[in-house]
Amino acid sequence: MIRTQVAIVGAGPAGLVLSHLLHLDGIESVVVESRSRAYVEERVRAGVLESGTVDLLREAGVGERLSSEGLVHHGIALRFNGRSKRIDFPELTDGKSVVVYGQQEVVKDLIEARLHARGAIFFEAQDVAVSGIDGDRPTVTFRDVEGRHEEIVCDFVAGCDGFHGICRSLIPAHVLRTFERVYPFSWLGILARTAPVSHELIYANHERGFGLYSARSETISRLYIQCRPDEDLAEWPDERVWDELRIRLEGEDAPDLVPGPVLQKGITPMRSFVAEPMQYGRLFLAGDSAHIVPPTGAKGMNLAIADVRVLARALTRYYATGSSESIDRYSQTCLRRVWKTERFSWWMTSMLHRYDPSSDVDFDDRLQMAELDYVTSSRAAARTLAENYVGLPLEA
Ligand code: FAS
Ligand code: PHB
Repeated sequence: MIRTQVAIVGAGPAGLVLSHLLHLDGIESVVVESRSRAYVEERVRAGVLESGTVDLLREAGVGERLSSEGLVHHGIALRFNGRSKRIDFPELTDGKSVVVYGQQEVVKDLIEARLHARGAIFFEAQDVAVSGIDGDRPTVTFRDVEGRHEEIVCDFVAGCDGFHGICRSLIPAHVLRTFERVYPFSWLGILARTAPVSHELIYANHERGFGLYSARSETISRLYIQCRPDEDLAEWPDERVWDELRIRLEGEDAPDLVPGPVLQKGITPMRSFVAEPMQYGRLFLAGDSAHIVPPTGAKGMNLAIADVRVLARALTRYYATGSSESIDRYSQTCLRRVWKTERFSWWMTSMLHRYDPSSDVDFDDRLQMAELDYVTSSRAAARTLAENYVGLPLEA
């Protein structure tokens, strides 16, 4: 039997950042992860870190590689009607920017930091089960990589196990409320060994659909095109992907897109989802286990880290003073940022994707062009995009 203060289910950004922040405040935790270390460190996902996320990781002592290898981006381009219009972050947000640094790099840095500090992470844990969350001694049981049965007795359980995890379903159906919007399109994404087309991200609204031109380094590009939700990846050989990426970039000032070896290819569904409340008894949900945003606003990982920053501070206050005021307000505190982030991600998605590329131009298409024209010609409108993109201020 393992005795700890906080049992954390899931070693994604939420679980790992939480474990590290608790460690810095002298609070013990044990992380239980169903996948292997190699799998979680190679899983290609998010790419943009908000200004607040960068500050948090640096202040937590895990920002060294991020500072040396991350790419600082001072703006993005919105491309429509064959032209790019730039949104200048520092000018619109009193000096803030974002950093492009792959989620898998954040995960590697955090695993390294936790293991260096002798933190407990059980990879390849199977049959993970959580019980007793309505008492004061919840338990997490699992079979370890050798097949041995393990039991963790703790004070609190953090459900950081993502959208398909087990923790959200532990909240009784009569207590849990979910809110969802599924979009009529997905993203086909590739990671490719070729120089990014631009020194900043390009978000393109093309009549054939959305295209996103991002980066991971000076020699690695991360590229996405809007596709049908039921798309078969087998129908998208590399050549067809490159052709479509080039078409959606077309226009008078189109940058040059040079194909290169495709290192990873996948399709990501697009949904907005929120589960309320984000806590029940001694269980606290954080990150994708509680909410999902369409990646158009580059928010998923940043929101997960914002959740666990609130949770770590609440648990630290509880252990330091005995006051449960902050942990009792955890869900209410997190949901304010969650819903504002859901709004921004929905707005960016609605402005940049063609809901029915095969149909004639309709009223909604004209509204989209008006929205893009307004955001790129009005300082007030551009500021709303910029302040959300670099990240709203973190909870005081
Ligand atoms: P995660 O899903 O990252 O981590 C949950 C962890 O829990 C996983 O390691 C999982 O293996 C583990 N787990 C699950 N069930 C378990 C169980 N029963 N027991 C133990 N462990 C269990 N966001 C962006 O901002 N930009 C993007 O481009 C982007 N692309 C994405 C592409 C894909 C395919 C997906 C799925 C998500 C993408 N996201 C993107 C969102 C993503 O970055 C998430 O927001 C981020 O991973 C959230 O982190 P966590 O909440 O830690 O959840
Ligand atoms: C990425 O680089 O993976 C990325 C960047 C911006 C987004 C989504 C994904 O909005």
